[in-house]
Amino acid sequence: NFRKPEHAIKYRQSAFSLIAYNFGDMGAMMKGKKAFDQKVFAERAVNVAALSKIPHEGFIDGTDSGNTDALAKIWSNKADFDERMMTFQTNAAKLAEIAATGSKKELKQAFGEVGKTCKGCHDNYKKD
Ligand code: ASC
Repeated sequence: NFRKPEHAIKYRQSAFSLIAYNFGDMGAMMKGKKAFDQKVFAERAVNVAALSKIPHEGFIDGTDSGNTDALAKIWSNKADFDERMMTFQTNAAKLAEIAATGSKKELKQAFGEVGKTCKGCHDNYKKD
C-alpha cells in the first residue's frame, strides 16, 4: 500500500509519463512525422499494454487534491472510471497483439481505439 496520498499520485503520474512517451512515438509514426518501423512500433505497443495496467491502482481515495490533474469526479463516478480504465487495458492489449503481426491498416485502427480511450478519460476526468 501507499504510505502517503502523494505517493499514489506520483505512482500513477509516472506510469502516464511512460505511456505518453511510448504512445506519442507510435503516434508520430502513424502521422508520418517519422518513418514507420514495425519492430519499434510493436515494442512500444507492448510497453503501452504493460504500462496500461499500472495507473489504476494509484487512484485511491483521498488523492483528488495536491499535485494532480485528476478531477474529484473520478471518485463520484468510480464505476465509470474503472470501466474506462479496463477498456484502455483491453484495447492496449489488442493493439500489442495486432502490432506484432497485423497490417498497417489494422494497426492504425487499433491505435485509434486506444487513443479514443485516452481522450475519453481526459475529457471527462482530467483538469485542462
Ligand atoms: C497521446 C497523448 C494523449 C493521447 C490523446 C489521444 O499521444 O499524449 O493524451 O495521445 O491525445 O487522443
